[in-house]
Amino acid sequence: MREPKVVIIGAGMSGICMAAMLTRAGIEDVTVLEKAGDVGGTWRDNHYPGLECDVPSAFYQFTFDRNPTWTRFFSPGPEIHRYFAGTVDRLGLRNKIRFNTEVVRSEFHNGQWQVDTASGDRYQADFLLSATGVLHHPVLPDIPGLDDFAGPRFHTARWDDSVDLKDKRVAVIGTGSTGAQLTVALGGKIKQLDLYQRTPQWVIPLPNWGTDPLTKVLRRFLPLTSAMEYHLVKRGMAFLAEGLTRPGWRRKMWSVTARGNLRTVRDPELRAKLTPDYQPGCKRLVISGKFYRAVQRPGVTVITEGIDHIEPRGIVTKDGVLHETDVLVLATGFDARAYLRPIQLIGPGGLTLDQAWKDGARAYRTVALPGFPNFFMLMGPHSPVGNYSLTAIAEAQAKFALNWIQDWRRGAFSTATPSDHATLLFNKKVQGALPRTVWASGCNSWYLGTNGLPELWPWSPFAHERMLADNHRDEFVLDA
Ligand code: N01
Repeated sequence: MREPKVVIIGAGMSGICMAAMLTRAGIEDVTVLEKAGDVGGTWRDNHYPGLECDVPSAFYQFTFDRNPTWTRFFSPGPEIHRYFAGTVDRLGLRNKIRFNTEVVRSEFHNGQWQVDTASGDRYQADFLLSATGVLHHPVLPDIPGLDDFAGPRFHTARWDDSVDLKDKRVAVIGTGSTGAQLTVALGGKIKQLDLYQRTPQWVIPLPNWGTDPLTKVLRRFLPLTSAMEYHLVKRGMAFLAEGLTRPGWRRKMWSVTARGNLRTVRDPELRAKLTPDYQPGCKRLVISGKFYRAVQRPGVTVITEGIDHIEPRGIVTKDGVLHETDVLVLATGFDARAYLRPIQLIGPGGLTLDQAWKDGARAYRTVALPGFPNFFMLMGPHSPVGNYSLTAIAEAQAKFALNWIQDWRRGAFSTATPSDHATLLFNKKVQGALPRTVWASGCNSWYLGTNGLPELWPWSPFAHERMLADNHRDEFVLDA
């Protein structure tokens, strides 16, 4: 068998998954290039107060490295980060990772990928795997005067732990999952929290069970292994998530639950402020049993007047009022449509990724790209990131790439590239199915691509797994 050289870009959850699966298959020449000094990607970058995962931990973990001791149903960020770092150590992957090594460019040349780093090093690879994450590039709002603010100011993914918030007036701009979690963590516990809301969110009040007495009793008497829990939650999540991809009673159920939850806000004026004018699920649902309670606490104000500008003392809204603040927190989300950019990717013949994606990001079956041989992406365009666990998606995509690499080892080909035709057909089907998803029902969200349609998987996540279980060899152009 031939031994491939594999380079993975990124040591976040997907990169760890890919490296683990290659190593478990006996492929040793694997190098993971990571621009930061630690593993964990989004779970390394984000450590703001109140951070939790909105996918149950039982299903937000690798099937090949289960953790039977999650402390909560939705575990806190630091615990998830420890778990992924633990996977790296348990599976002996750390010596494959080159930290503080930022990939800036990669070109396919003489049958191999040449991978160039910011420090001027070059790596060669038979296969290049992109695992650069979905929520990686923070978006800073384009608000006049942002840089004039006199106090501490940071994006939630760049949280400054040295700033003590206890006796401070804190302004949080943004009310997505992050802004909501921060509100729960800080509301009522600091001097003043001003939450700047441009668009209200629908909130699903799922409780976050911990090691409370009931759970302890249930665990004692229900002999559930973590494998059983994984599959139970997986089935449950896929079942309920169908409401997001097609109309029907499950979509209604999300709607009834979110609207019922909103009614728990007692003050009609505040309730009106928090009422969205789009369908529940169109933007990512905020999962929180505590958000509405938090915004009703003393010392929490929801400000819906638009922001005019920022000045050294605080935020001036369009009505001319200056809201003085000590700390400015930007919970303004991420550029989820960047994928592996700004890395320059250049295929044989000089085709660049920017040229290939000039009309929007498109992939072959979410994992590969015509014009770019022996290249696979994890969390590529139209992956089911809106309604499924990203660990399960990463495993399915990594397995697909691994199957191709195994064929290469057996000498079945030297380069494999998905055909234009197959990619076109796949994307046509995707575009045809997207309009019936709730994500396309009329709202602005990080799911939307440049054509205004969501860059998400419009069917059941199980269909995505089934699709990737097959190599679809006839849809690839192979060179011997
Ligand atoms: O980001 P977002 P996020 N002026 O894009 C507002 C995952 N996640 O970090 O809606 C004023 O959802 C923007 O307003 P609008 C999860 O998948 C998971 O909260 O565009 N406001 C919006 O309110 C999530 O979906 C977990 O009108 C501005 C907010 O900023 C994804 O990350 C925890 C503005 C951005 O919301 C992203 O969530 C945290 C401006 N100029 C995150 N620009 C869990 O697992 C933007 N906004 C629970």
